[in-house]
Amino acid sequence: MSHPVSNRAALVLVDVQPDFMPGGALACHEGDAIVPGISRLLERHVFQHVVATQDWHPAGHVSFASSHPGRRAFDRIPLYGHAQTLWPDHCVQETPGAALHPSIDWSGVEKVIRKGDDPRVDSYSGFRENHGPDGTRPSTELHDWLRAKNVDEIYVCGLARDVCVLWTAQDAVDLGYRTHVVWDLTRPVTPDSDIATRFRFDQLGVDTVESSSLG
Ligand code: VGL
Ligand code: ZN
Repeated sequence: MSHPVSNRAALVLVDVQPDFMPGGALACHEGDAIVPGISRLLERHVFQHVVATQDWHPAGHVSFASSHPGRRAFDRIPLYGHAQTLWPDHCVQETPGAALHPSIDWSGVEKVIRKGDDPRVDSYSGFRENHGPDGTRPSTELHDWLRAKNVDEIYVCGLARDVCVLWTAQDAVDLGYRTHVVWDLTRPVTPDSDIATRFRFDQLGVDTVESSSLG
């Protein structure tokens, strides 16, 4: 079934970076499978507006297990009163794994939001940082940009389905955007999470669509 895309909708490409793909530091299951479909969407000019996020950590970032002696990747620790998952070192600024994926033509992407660059705080959502030493700071760069473009609806693709895509979609709903996730153009870090992730989207009122129906 065809799903017409409004001219007030934006495509939000979350963390389409080699480190989240097979062979990368924090590989998502089949993470590279989303690349051709994203290229096709961009080539078809389905969206009036396209924006990307880029996970962009300094060496020694607080989310890295290597920054916490005795801890291992995927451990969870308390941090600023919230649970923080510790990750392998990934998306270190200026490294190839942190680049926007080299197989995609990014020239049609109007804005790139880098996140996670504060060494003390992680940032999953494209809209704001996670809970930090000063609580939750609204990081409104993406929201301001979308508002300036008169966008009221977003379609989210990218990685990881169960982390940054989920958090971005959740914030988008809270900020009042009609929010869709292009399911086939996302992949999870933890494949077992898919049923819970889909349930969460339903609960939030996030619509899940397939890229083949867009246009
Ligand atoms: C992500 C874990 C850590 C993501 C980023 O892009 O989903 N996950 N940093
Ligand atoms: Zn990260």
